[in-house]
Amino acid sequence: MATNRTFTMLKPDAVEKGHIGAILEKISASGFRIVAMKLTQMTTADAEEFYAIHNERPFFPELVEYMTRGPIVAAILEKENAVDDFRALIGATNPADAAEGTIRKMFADSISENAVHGSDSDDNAAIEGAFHFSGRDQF
Ligand code: IDP
Repeated sequence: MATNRTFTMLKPDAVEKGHIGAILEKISASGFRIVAMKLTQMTTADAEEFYAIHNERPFFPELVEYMTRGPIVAAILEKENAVDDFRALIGATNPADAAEGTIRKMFADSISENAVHGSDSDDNAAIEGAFHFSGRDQF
């Protein structure tokens, strides 16, 4: 399904460190329009479902613990080529490998606590957006 939307979460580490404003500023300055947004907290069941693709990986328990330990900011973003452009903006999964100026390089400390999520395909953007928001929440 073609779309010009992607889905993001500012993860618990980014919220704990007070980086919500700075990260949203960077997202807006990079040309993304916020279509839906909320501060929320994932339950264990939420995180297990959202990251189900990783449930056989050794880091899965740590990932679920991390993603549920505090609030996140969930948002749907709109821009031409949104999925690929947002993945470029956030940088590599491991901040040590992320390019200068990317959100993970600027705000993340480790591969496990990497500040921000970005959908990796148009299909997943639609699935992940629908996981957190109803159609009525989106502008
Ligand atoms: P992505 O978030 O860049 O798409 P994925 O491979 O889909 O990366 O991994 C999902 C999340 O799982 C990562 O953002 C990170 O929080 C965590 N993660 C990925 N690989 C590792 C690892 O090797 N150790 C610990 N946590 C990891």
